Amino acid sequence: MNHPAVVHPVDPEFAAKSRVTREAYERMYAESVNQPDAFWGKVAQRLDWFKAPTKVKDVSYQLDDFHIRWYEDGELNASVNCLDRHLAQRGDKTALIFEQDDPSKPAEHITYRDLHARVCKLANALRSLGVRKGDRITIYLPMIPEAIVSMLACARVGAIHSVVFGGFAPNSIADRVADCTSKLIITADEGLRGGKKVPLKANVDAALKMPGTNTVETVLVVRHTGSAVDMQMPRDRWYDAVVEGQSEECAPERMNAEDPLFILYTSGSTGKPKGVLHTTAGYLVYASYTHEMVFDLRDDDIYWCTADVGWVTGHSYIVYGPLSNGSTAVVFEGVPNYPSVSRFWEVIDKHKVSIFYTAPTAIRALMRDGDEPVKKTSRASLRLLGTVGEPINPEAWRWYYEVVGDSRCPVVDTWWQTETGGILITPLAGAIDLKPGSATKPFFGVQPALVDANGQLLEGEAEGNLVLLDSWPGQMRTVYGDHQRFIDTYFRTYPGMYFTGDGCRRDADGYYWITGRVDDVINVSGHRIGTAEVESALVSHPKVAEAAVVGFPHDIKGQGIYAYVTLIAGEAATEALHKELIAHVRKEIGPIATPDHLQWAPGLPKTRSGKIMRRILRKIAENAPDQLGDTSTLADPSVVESLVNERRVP
Ligand code: 6R9
Repeated sequence: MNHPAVVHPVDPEFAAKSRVTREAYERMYAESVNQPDAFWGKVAQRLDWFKAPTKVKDVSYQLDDFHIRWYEDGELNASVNCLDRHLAQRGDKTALIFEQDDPSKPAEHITYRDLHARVCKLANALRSLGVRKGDRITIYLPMIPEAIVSMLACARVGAIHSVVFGGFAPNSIADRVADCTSKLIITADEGLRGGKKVPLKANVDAALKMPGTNTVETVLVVRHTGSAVDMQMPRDRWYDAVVEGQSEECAPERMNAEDPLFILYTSGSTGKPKGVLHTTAGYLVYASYTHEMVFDLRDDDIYWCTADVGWVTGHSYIVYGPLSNGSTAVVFEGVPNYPSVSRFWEVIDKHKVSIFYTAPTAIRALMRDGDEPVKKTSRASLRLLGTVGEPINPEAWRWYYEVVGDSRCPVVDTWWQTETGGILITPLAGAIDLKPGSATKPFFGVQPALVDANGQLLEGEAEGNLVLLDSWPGQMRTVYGDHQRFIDTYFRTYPGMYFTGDGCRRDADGYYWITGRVDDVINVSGHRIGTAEVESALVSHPKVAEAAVVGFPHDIKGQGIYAYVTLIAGEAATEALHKELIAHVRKEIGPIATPDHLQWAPGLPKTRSGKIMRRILRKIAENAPDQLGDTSTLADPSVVESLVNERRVP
């Protein structure tokens, strides 16, 4: 991954008005790592506290005394910070612009005052249904205002929300509900994406028939498309009916800084998805501060992040960051190519979007359709562009910069993770020269480092595994219900450091270039899929004996899913079964986990101790049979030859 050293120097005009200049970055970065208490103590003053914290940071990554605490004696409420405190100055300012899937339907402008009222009404309704501080609530909604209202209503009453992406299948919902023993689910009759309906309520019904889900007492159903759905009384209640008549005022719960705010499930390299837990103060300080600094936020910006609230990007940079900063955010229900591939750019013109934040996979897909669909729109309102979710290839970066941004808008390539709560490596557009394809430099307080396989720190220009040497306020605190898994996953590989799971190169200028996951996580269109999850879905089919899943480079998605399947003896490898297995994975996990290729494998390459050698399977999937490396430790080296010959050519 050695790219030509293209540099886009900081635009002096942008820098002149920006929040952080070159000099300020150096000075603030030094302070943030040398005096973290002073630095993060000051930053925390941006929030409204019931009780201001007297302590800032108390962290040890040492395994015999492991703890992560920020602002530990502070008390606050996240919804108050996102709503109440703006009412006096910005009550009539638009908080959310809701752009529907169908562009002929009117957009809805929701002011801070409206949003506050809606959140309070739902919060009161939740309390009337018996929801109390610490209860878990699952949110399975499309990208509609109620999704955001629901998250903030949970925060208001101190309930812990777990948002499950609307593309997940009943099995995945059930796993997530069971893992955190949810008491209540908020869903909708149906979702709507690109004109297609998604049967959300029916999926919840199916999930709640599965084992481990009987903690759910109530299902609130938002009437969205208006289609008829099965309502099972008294469990199922219409959202509008329970909210109606509730007061528009609701006393917020006093939360301790380290009380949980939400759980968000994400795929790891082994086992079932883990419930990443974020707490209230550190997360909110970090989401709010990074949102302001990285996007160089101004009061009159119209900010649009195209993510779904089912992912962490939606949590931090549609909900908690923008609303805690009192900004105006677009909430988009639809998809980039409906009704046409100009949709993004049309929405930008329609709402005069000034900051646009999307994923490389969307850029690559739209780039295929050429410049025309972009150029026929104005985009004059844009001033800053951002990307997130996966490495952006320099070609896509250039197209984004030159065609979408008319070579006028800096591009911030932001690297971070569900676990990190907010952006950790990113340019600040007024301070850091850009290099297409590089996330550039650490944000304040972030200390990245590279280590080799033995955990030796690498100096200067180097390539290795990306670790973080110290904590930042937005760091996750635990895996819900499994603290040991948290420690084992992130802090045991390289003692004393947080291991990100990513590979990375640092160039001679100290710029970071993320190269992708080094563990068994596949990044498909910016969504994390564990190979173990897809494998377990495949082997749950009665005709499958064994399966191995790897990622391979994919032009649009970044990485695709390649599955090797060994059938039970006597089963015929037919085209019909091939289709059936792919459909089976979609049904078990959801469409996002659909294998791109599925190859019959009479045998899998294994070591003599029975370990599948994925390195070899990856090379076969990549069509690089000349790079298989050492196969001498295999129990049966002839397996490899037959897999190479039978490879399913993409
Ligand atoms: C925010 C988010 C995290 C993984 C991460 C890395 C990849 C995210 C990236 C990037 C290169 C970027 N990733 N941003 N890789 N450049 N700017 O995406 O969270 O869904 O948890 O994924 O995504 O591999 O480890 P999450």
